Amino acid sequence: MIALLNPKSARWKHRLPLSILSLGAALEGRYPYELIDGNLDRDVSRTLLRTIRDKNCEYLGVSVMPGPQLAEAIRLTQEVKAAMPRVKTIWGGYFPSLHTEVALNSGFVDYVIRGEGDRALPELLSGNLNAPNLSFRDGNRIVHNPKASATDTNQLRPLPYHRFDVEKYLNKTCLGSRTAVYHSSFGCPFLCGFCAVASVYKGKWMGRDAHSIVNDAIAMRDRYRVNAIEFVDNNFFVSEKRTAEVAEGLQGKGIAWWGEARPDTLMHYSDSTWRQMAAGGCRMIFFGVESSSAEVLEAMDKGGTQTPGMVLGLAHRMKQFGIIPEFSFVLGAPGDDAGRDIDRDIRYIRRIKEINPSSEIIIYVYSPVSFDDAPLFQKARQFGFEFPKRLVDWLEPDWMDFDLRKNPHTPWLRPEHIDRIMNFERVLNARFPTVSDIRLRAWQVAVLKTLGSWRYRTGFYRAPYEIRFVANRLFKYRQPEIEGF
Ligand code: B12
Repeated sequence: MIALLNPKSARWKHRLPLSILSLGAALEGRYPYELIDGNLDRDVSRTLLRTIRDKNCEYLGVSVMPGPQLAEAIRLTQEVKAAMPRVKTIWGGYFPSLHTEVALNSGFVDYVIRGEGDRALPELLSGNLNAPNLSFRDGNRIVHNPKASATDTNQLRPLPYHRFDVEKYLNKTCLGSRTAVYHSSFGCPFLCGFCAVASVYKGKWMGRDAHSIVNDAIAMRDRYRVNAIEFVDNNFFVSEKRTAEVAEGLQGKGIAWWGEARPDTLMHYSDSTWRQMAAGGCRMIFFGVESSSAEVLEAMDKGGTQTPGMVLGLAHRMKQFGIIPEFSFVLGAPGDDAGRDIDRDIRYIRRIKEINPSSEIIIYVYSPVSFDDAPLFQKARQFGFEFPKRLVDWLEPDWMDFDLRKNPHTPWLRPEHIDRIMNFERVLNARFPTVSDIRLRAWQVAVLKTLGSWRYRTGFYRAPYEIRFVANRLFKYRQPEIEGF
């Protein structure tokens, strides 16, 4: 028996934990398992220890994203190891896929599965130490088994939804009153140097066929009265044909949807696909824009055909089709003049807002991702950047902030650079409160706008304490980049 744990990762809007749910699908009928979701369990330590003891679990599998989930994963894995040292611990997900050796050197993680676990986990549990994607300690050395070829997403087994009370995971969002999540592809065909997905999937992308996505979506609607779906794929829109077929299949089905994309991919879509997307329920798309500078995009290995001008065209085009763009930026990449780059990005964001005021803007501060092949990561290293050597060091408050891409350990960024980014973000969010925080009342939106307006108009972003006080303390403003919308 294995207990599969999704440590707490969000304070609200809990989504179905697809990582452990898809591992459950791979094990269903083959190997006994229990799923535990720390997002909903108020006393997860107790549930975990009791489950492992009562069900006599030999293994604990933990899904680990960086950030607060990592802190929980460390705490809970240590607790289990201390109470029951015989239990073998397996970590999977993005953090251990990128920091495999640090995890295995911790003394409390026995196995790491890098990338997809659907094939590797059943093999490991059947005792096969040659399982693909598996890493483990063998005496003093660490063994990294080769990666399996990309997962054929069409061969994946149905998710065992019956293992959860799905009702608890259907959220009210700006898309609909009963929003579910769905994952239809692994990886991404691009190799952006700041991106964990590129580092883990090395430019591979494998997507489920449109008809099975549509069938699954309709089944969720019929079974759980789902009326909105977030396609949480890293890059949902890779294939125009697939997108058009999904949109056609969902037309008139009462399901609004959202997904993540690259600006150039969607700029190359035809008008007829865009019309089909709008008619088929697509309401909002998240784009990785990253920067306003062609040189920075090149330094980031963004690839493709994206240019700064293209994104302005995209903002305009989406206005015509009535689909809201969420434009995400990575400010503060290593360069010779970080201050100049940040100011240029700020001007560019303002320009986007002029063209399409409904554009949502999401700002991250560049935090290096472990990606040895990427020149951007090499450059960060030249500036003296280093990841923590010990797993527990990730619990330091500074490294937690790093994970949330808010205050990184990045030597090329001085405190005034970070302040400039944060202050601008605060003023921008006040002037244009996000539509994704549906709890904000009309009067709260009006107060925020009033506070943000004069500062935004005059470009005076410095020390916006009054906004911070009102937004954080009084309204508990949610930042979509940390908790999702
Ligand atoms: C939904 C989501 C969230 C949700 C949480 C979801 C949840 N259920 O708890 C929210 C919004 C809270 C969130 C927040 C953050 N997220 Co997030 N999130 C995602 C997203 C969009 C989908 C995750 C998912 O369901 N995937 C579908 C499943 C099937 O895939 P999977 O999780 O990769 O699981 C497979 C393998 O990884 C592996 N596996 C996973 N776990 C395990 C465990 C074991 C034991 C084994 C054997 C295998 C295994 O097997 C699975 C099946 O093949 C991913 C992007 C993506 N498409 O994956 C980003 C992603 C994981 N998030 C990411 C990040 C960085 C964050 C944040 C830390 C920061 C931020 N600013 O975004 C925050 C903070 C999190 C926290 N509080 O700790 C990054 C991680 C990359 C990295 N740098 O390491 C991703 C990849 C987004 C990205 N492209 O950058 N996130």
